[in-house]
Amino acid sequence: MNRPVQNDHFSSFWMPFTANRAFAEDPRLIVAADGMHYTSSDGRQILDATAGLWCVNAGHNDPLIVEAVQRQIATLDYAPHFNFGTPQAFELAATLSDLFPDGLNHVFFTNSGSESVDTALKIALHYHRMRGDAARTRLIGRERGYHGTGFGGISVGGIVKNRMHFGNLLNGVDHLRHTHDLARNAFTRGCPEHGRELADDLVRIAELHDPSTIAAVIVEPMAGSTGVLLPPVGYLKRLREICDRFGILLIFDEVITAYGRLGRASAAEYFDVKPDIIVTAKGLTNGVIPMGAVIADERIYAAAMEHADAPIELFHGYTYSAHPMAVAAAQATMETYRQNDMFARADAMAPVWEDALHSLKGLPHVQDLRNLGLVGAIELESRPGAPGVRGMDAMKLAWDDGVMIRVTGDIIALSPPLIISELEVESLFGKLGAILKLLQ
Ligand code: PXG
Repeated sequence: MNRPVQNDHFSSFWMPFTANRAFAEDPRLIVAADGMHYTSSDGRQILDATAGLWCVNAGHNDPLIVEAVQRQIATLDYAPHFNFGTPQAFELAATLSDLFPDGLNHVFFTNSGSESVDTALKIALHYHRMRGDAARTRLIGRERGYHGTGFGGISVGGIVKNRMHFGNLLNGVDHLRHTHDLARNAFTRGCPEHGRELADDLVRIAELHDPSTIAAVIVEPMAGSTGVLLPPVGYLKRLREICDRFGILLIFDEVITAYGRLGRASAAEYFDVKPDIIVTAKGLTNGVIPMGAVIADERIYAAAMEHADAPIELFHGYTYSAHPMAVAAAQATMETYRQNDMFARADAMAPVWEDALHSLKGLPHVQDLRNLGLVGAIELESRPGAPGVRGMDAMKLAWDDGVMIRVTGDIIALSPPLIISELEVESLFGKLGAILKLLQ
């Protein structure tokens, strides 16, 4: 592991969540994209089986979005939203209010998923304090949860490597048990049958700390980054019930599930469970311009307005909250989703996707296949003594064979743009099947 730092130009860019030294020795460079494909620097077409990083839901180079951004930059490049406004930002907020479940009507704009998570946690704490319930300061996350990389997000997050090097984090945080249970649920199609009772872990935690000290619970309705962990049937409803019983706010981190990934505008809609706050980013602008949006329930916004202790109701915001370029990209993204009926399209493709994924059962090293909407995971057995190596090898072989996949350890995660065709689904899983047979 102690390889020397490279003295080539690759070392100037400290790459995110990447084995920098290994990348410099074997780089994978992308120079263009269109529709379902990237173009690599050696001129190959690479099928995008990950929608970039779960964000390019409408596919690359969508003309509506490209034109909207081009128009916007030539009209209004930047304007502040502290004490000033742009009409388009209010219009976008109204569009998003319509998209999410009834009552979730107030939108706070950020620039990423991580900022959205921090914003949601702060709004939750602020809500209780403004209502005179200031003892509610604890935040509950979940083991194996991913909520970005801010200190708030890694505190409630449950991925050990993302936390262990960064000190004490936020205090007053606890974690629910994760729901991944291969022994009972391997090879399930859709949500697993077993594990609903794991939501009761919230009762244990609430009783341990005194429920009246807990501000909010944050979960990904479907965990993506940690390797695609699906909620057991009934789990989210039960979590909602327990939150209601104890007066705890429920936050859904929908950074990857919002905007069509499950064939609906949100996982809240898909699972018919209404959280108090929804955290989004990624697919909001199709990944074209960085942006996040936190959508809060009426009750929460009303409390901030009614109990404000100063003319400014919430001391929080970003220079680039509702940046005009991002707003233009987001509004055009919503329009392209609508015009092309992309969420319904994803919903219609989901059974084809499911069948193709599960056709890999029985291939070498495959210990689980799971799917929901246009999400798929292939969990591989780790090579003894070398966890993660098989996954990394799969990613490299796929790239050489013209497919971009994501790996988390030895789990392959798949989340293509919603415009993927049946032929592309077939070709993707054909190639992946061949790759699995090549893995050592
Ligand atoms: N919450 C969730 C649920 C996420 O998936 C974030 C917050 C943070 O978003 P930003 O925009 O700050 O990165 C994410 C990000 C992967 C992968 O490999 C997933 C993410 C990011 C990078 C890689 O699955 N999700």
